[in-house]
Amino acid sequence: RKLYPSMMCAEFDNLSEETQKLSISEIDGFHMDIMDGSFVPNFGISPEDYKTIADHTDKLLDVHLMIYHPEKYIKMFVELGAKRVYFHPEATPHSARIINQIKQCGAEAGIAINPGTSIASINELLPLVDQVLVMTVNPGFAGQKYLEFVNTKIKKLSQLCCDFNFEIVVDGAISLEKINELGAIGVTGFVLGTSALFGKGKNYSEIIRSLKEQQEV
Ligand code: S6P
Ligand code: MG
Repeated sequence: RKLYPSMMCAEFDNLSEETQKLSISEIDGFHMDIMDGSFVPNFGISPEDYKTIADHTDKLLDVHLMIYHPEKYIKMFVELGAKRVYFHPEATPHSARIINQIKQCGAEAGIAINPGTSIASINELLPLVDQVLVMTVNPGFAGQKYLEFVNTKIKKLSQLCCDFNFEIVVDGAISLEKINELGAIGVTGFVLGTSALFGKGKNYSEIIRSLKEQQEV
């Protein structure tokens, strides 16, 4: 099971130190939320902050584009170090073309889907992608409540992921309890924000280690 801290939740007054502290822990990569104030009602990490984080780690960086016209910014984030790009099919009429564009840039291509987006609407894309990032809160903000109704969709996706060879990653209100519950039904990646990692007043390495150790296999 892979753990990805959501850097939108980090302390921004010392981002390079935050990055270094997380980088020495057993995380599997950094999750970077990019927002446009339009597809979602908020603004996320800036390209400058993205660069600061990229300059202070060798771990995998992803980019979660919660923006309209994702095609305009794929190349830029790959050049800033993104090895995995998630975009929202709800934000574009050209998902298949965008998946191709991401792969041509040399990154893994993932789709991120809102809680209300059905599998039927992304069915044709499933053989094409490396990951499906299932939003378990409405995208835009940290610290929201987990939406239980999404579990039905996660279960259905986990029946399809072996046939098509994509990984399921979840994003939104992920706690230790959710890691165990969702890990048991086929989820392999977990984005960590305020629910499990940030603002706990504890050492990141300790929290990550205990999250890895407490996982029921
Ligand atoms: C939300 C964003 C997420 C959050 C993460 C925060 O729009 O895509 O990556 O940063 O969900 O985690 P938590 O535990 O505060 O909900
Ligand atoms: Mg995210």
